Order: sequence, then C-alpha cells, then structure tokens
Amino acid sequence: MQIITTHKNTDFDGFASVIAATVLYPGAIPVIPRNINPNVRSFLAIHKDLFQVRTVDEIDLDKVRSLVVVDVNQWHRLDDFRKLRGRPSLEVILWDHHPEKGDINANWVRHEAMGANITLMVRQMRLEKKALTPIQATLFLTGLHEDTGSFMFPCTRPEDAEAAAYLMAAGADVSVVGSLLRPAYGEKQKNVLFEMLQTGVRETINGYKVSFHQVDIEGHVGSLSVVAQMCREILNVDAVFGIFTGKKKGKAIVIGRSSPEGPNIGTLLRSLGGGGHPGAGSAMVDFVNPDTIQEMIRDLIEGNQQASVQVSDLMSFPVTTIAADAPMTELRKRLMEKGCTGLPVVDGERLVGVISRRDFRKVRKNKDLKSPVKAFMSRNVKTISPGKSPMQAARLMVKHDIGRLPVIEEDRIIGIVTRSDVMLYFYDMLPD
Ligand SMILES: [Mn+2]
Repeated sequence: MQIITTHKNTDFDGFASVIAATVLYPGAIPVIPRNINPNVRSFLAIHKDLFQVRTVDEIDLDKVRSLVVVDVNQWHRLDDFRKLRGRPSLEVILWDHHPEKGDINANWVRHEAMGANITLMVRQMRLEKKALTPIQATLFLTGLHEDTGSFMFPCTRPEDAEAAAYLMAAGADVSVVGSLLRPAYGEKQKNVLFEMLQTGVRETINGYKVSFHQVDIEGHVGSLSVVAQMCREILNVDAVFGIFTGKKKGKAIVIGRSSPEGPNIGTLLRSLGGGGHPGAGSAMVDFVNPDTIQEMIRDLIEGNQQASVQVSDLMSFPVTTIAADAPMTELRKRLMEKGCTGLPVVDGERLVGVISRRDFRKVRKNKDLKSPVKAFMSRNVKTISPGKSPMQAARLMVKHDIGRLPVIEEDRIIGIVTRSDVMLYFYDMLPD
C-alpha cells in the first residue's frame, strides 16, 4: 500500500499537495492529519465526496510499503507514523519547498525552495500531461495564493506565477479562491479584536512601534493569529503582541505579528520557547504574570534586535565635510568640485550642522562670502546611527523631507546615507 501525507495543522498548500500527489501516484491513499486548519476543514466539509481522504487511525500501517510526504520534511510535524519511521523496507518519497533541510531521509526527493509546494507538483503534472478538473485546479490555486500571500511574500518565485497561469487556464475559479481564503472571523474573534483594541499599550522600543495586548479568553477561540494580524493592520504599528491567558490553565499564548520592516517575530518568540517566521509567530508560555511576559518581549526587542541589513551597509564614506570656520567662498568651491547640493558641517570631527546651496540665498552682500559657514548653516540636523534599518532611515527622510542623513557614531560623522541608497536597497540592488 502507498499512502500520501502532509504536515499537521494542514493548510491549503499542504492539502492541495496531497490531492496533487493522488494524481501523480495513482492508487495511493491520501491520509491527512487529524488536525487541519479551519479553512481547509470547511472546504472538506463541502467537498467530502470528491476527496476520499482518511486519517492515520483508518490505516493499517503494517501494510504500508511506500510513504509520500508533501509540503513538510520533519517527522515531528506528521501525525503518528512512528511505526513507519526507520522501517528499512519502507520507501519514502518527499516533495518539499521549505528552504531548510529536515530529518526525513527519503529514497526520492524533490526539494526546491519555492513560494508554495504545489508549484513543484503542478510543474510535474504538466510534464506528465495529467488532466486536471476545474475543482482540482481551484484547490491548487488556493494553496498557491495562501503560501505566497497572493504572490506578495518574498519567498515567491517566477515558477509560482507560472503554475498559477497554468491552473487558471485549466479552469481554476479565482472568486472561489477568494472565498476559501477568507479568514475565519466570527463573533468570538470580533470580541477578542475589540478587546485587543481597547486594552492595547503602545510603546516605541528600539525604534519600533510596538503594541501589547493582554486579553483573558473564555473557552476556546480559534484563529487568534488572524485576529492579531487584523489588529496590527488597524493600528498600523511595526509589531503587535497578543498575550492570551485563561485559554489553557497555567499557560499563556503569545501571538506576534510584524510588518516587513518590523522586528523579527520568529527570532523573538523562539527565545520564549515558540517559533515562527520573521513576520509571524507564537509561543506557549508557562504561566507567568502577563506583565512579566510583556517585559520579557520588551527586553528581547531592546536587546539583540539589530536589523539584518543596517544603515552602515548602505552608507557612503568617507564623507566630504566642511569646517564650521571655513568661509562661504570655500563652500562654493567645494560644492562645485563635488557636484553636490549640500555638505555636513564639522567642528573637528563633531557634526555641528548642515549647509546647502540654498543657504547662499541668505548671503546679502559680497563681503558675506568671507563669513564662516557656521553663520549660515542649519543647526537642526537629523542624523541616524549605523545600526538602524534601511526602513528607519527611509521613515526619517519622509518625515523631515530630507534626502540625506549623516550617520553618527559617538558624535562623529562616519558616513552619509542618501535617498537613492535606500531606494537601491528596497529594489534589492545592494552591492555584495
Ligand atoms: Mn507550503
């Protein structure tokens, strides 16, 4: 017997991959985890007759000769297949798109980093000229949209879009995709969201706008991560942390969501025993006072959260400066030579102001040109430290309508970062 399975808390990409495997491995039995996500569950409720799936309890594992694993590469993320693990005669076939390598050693592997696993399988079905029904195509396209965030997650590859085009041509219904992916948001979730909005505490930590929400929850409320995400979008902060208590005695669930330029949630929550991606994660914390949990998260953001790409990676140096005592004539010469519109003004190595071509307008008489630069410079200088993120630099530039920021370390100017440096970074053109 050949069976197909995928990861627990099965999402559409996992489920679509299981169904795709039934096309690629005719006769294989789809076995889905007992625990599947609510959207997939409601999909299955409607399409039960079309997809004859089973759970591991309905399978005689002694009869299994071949196991096809899709959209996962770690044993602990599967339902209980312990009996199979390590059986020498077992054939294992693995399809996975997660960049990290896992502990499932397979006899046959298709492992490529893609936005969605279903992309790999659609490519194979296409090669083998397998016919798809519109319902299959719709399901596969749903998996693609879910795992790539409708092609907006950074993991998205051109191959994902190619697979989507193929599925749409095969009759996938995009309006059905939209309704399948609608988050499970009902009365309970609405109440939690309202309470989150009312009880939130906003702080700026290490340059990030962060909001904490302690909510006591009665009974079971699903899709808290959806609620946390909505909360972040409404508040428009860099990161939101929901600290949910009362759901499981003695435990608190921490759910974090951040914007692409926010702190790395996965790293933060791993320190609390949980996990996740840069933008989303959760942790189950043994019950300590919610204030303590909040304090721990604050310390973590404060402490080791350095942006992965820092202003120091983008800045130009050495910087052309002008001494505060230099006459305006000298400034004019320097600007012409360098072909720039402004210069930082220094006293020794210390930054004391900025001066630009525009400041010549303040020069009234010819003899003013002999006056020192410091008489005309602007002393209100916005600066940035080298460890900040490109996004923080961009924000300062937008806020103060300036095109360049001196980079300051211990009062010394060590570089300058310009609008075009930041642009190049966002378009992924950072020099290696
Ligand atoms: Mn996936």
